[in-house]
Amino acid sequence: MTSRTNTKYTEIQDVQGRPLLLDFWVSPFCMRVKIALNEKGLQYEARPKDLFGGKSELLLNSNPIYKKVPVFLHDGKPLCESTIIVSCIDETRSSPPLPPPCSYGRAQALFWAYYIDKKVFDACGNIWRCKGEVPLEAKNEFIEILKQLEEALGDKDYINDDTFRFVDIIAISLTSWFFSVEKIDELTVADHCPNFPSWMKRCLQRECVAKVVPEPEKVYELVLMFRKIQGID
Ligand code: GS8
Repeated sequence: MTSRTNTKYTEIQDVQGRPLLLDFWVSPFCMRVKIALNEKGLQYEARPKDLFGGKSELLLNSNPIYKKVPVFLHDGKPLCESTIIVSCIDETRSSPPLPPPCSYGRAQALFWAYYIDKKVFDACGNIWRCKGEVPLEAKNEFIEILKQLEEALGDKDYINDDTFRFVDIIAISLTSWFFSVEKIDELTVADHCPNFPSWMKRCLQRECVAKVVPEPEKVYELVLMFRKIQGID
């Protein structure tokens, strides 16, 4: 789709018939792809990428436009953008279906997926990247964004439905970054979004999620490292 057609791929072969994921363990976008693959019971090879010490030729050639992970390589063809990859994985294997069964439900799921993509990770970054005291606007923006999601969740078990589906996969990986935001800004997400903790627990109890989403403390360690590297602390 976004690959350069005149480039020779040497690393692109599927690994023993399995698709290859260019991965970064702490990336919520990569986590989504792994959760979807696990939920579908599909085998894959996750290849960790070093995003700081120089990007590999394979990554640059497979995602020349954004130069970001995740990239999912199957049959020698790269797919980019996590939400698109998750949708393609769903089409590859229909069971269990990730989007809701009716077209209105699917449209709603896409609405929330776009909302999450546009808002949540950047709002987290506006806090954990802050030097000194976090501005009240950044804090309020983060809370307001999550409150909308909390409203969409309501008292249902899962965001778009009563079953673990597409929007949960898109959202749950980002929650592993909330602890870092809470530490840096001394806020508690559950105070503002009381339905979140039980939804998170429900999702994290699923094997497909538990295998992938790192301990929030590990993410925080990395956040502190990023802050040092970027001269914030
Ligand atoms: C975002 C991927 C992304 O930001 C998606 O796949 O959904 N919209 C894309 N990937 C990050 C790692 S997670 O922060 C990345 O590859 N960053 C490297 C860089 O910015 O150079």
